[in-house]
Amino acid sequence: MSYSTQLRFVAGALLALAAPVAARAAGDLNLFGWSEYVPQTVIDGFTKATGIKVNFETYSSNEELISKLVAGGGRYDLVQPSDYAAEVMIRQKLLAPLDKTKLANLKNLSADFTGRPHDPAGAFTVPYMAGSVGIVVNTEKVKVPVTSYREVFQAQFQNRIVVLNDNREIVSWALKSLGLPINTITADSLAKARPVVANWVKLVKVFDSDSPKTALLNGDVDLGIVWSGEAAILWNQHKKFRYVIPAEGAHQFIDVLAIPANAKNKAAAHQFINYILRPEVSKLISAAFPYTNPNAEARKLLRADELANPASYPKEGKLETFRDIGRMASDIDRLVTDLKSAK
Ligand code: N2P
Repeated sequence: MSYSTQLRFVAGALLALAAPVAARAAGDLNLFGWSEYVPQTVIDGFTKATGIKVNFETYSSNEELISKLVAGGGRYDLVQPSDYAAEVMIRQKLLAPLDKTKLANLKNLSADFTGRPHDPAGAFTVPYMAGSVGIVVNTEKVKVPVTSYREVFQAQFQNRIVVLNDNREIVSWALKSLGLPINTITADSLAKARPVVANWVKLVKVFDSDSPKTALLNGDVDLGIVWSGEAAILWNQHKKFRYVIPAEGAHQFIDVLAIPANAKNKAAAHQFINYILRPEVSKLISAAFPYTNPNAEARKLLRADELANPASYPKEGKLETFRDIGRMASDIDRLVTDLKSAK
């Protein structure tokens, strides 16, 4: 290989590494979604129904989504933020308004999940799935009741705990356990949360937002704080895994689909949103990832045992959604990153 060929080869390899999706063909849909959330069968079904190829990339937190979207320069056609992240993105003008004439299946959604504060008129977002963040306990290993955040983070459970690898989450649990608000964050409330979080991170064995169920299933840990859909899968595997909404109250999320303002293929993005709103498609999402389905028509198609799963459809518990907290979000990030590196 000549020197200049080698250079071209290296440059090409670097470009491929930096931008795997750049190889898209015109007309493809570039979907950027949470890991373990969009079944491949649904993506394949969409391609079969429309002829549109989907390039799928995943992320593990809202913060990762926003930073990659901002850096991506029009790389993504469809994203899947949580409510509060969508609120941030709307404020920062990162989202395109939806053309509702292309979304006939919006009528299938339950009114319980629309008209929420992050996007009151539904101008930018469409609910995908909802859920909560709660405690899961392997009751064969943990014989004492665990019903609150404080009861999870006890010295007796050191190195037996899995939690989400999510800074906003862990700080909110600490704030809740102190009786402080999770959406009005001040320097003072963070100073109070800091020693609590410092203590807690030392007790955790595994931080995992992608598949926290795995450490519980393979017996690496005995309890944790996880997304409700993960707990629902554990319950389906074995009834020894119990889901509990923490007594202090838990975070409820509504994750949505939204189209970036600089998306190149907004038409395909609308088609995908309308496709997942079909009841028979939405039902497949629930079967693979048993979160709380916001699609009223899809719910009618779920089996009784799916609707009876206590993690997917909890009967009681205080739930509160996150809101855009502006610049305090980076203070939270810094706090947890510091404490984890000191662990
Ligand atoms: C899917 C996680 C979705 C819940 N793995 C986050 N809001």
